Amino acid sequence: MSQVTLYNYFRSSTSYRVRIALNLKNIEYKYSPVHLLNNGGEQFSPTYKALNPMSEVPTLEHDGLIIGQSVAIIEYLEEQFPNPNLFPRDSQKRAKIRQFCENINSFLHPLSNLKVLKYLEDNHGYDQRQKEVWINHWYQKGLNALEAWLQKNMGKYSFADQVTVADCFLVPMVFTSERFNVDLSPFKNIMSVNSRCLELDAFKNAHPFRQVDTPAELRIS
Ligand SMILES: N[C@@H](CCC(=O)N[C@@H](CS)C(=O)NCC(=O)O)C(=O)O
Repeated sequence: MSQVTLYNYFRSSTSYRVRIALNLKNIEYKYSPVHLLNNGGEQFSPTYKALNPMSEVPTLEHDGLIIGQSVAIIEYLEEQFPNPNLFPRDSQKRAKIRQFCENINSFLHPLSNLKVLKYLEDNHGYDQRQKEVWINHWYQKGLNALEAWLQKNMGKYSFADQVTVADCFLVPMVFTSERFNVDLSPFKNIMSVNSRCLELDAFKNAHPFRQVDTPAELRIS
């Protein structure tokens, strides 16, 4: 297998999604850290921008391909490394799972993205507490929809009893919610799936606090 390199950042939830997928598929990869805060943000350096014109992590490099966007990356990994599958073969089941992932990817995630929060701080004077109120407001709406989806589709994991790509999106979304003190107490389905996933090595090893670029004060064993 030719080298897989993941340009990413320990705390980035979109990076976390891809690390989980790589681990579930047992793909060895080179971890290339891109610090989103140091030196004004390494994502804005000309070298990194040449890889990812959006100046975002993650970016995956494999076999001459350089690709951004966590959804595109995970779909590429699924096609190149199909075992184990993270998407069901049945197209209706696959559509349901993509719906779940898009609720997180298109709606929830951008509202808590670093550049959005920085804009609120720089242009509207938001402090940390105000940012958390903003995130909590939007997350409650999205989390309600995800909770209802799980009520119909979950088993041991997000979709029935097998780990799927839905779990790769759910766990990092819970991590971000906790980071910004979102009230997760109403979301029993989300939290029970999250706990079961976090028992698995693929999820444990992808955790933001266990990466090479995790600062010492955040590190867990
Ligand atoms: N839709 C993109 C979003 C990527 C994204 O938002 N990455 C964040 C970290 S989680 C980032 O690099 N932010 C840099 C910034 O806001 O300056 C994906 O799924 O890969």
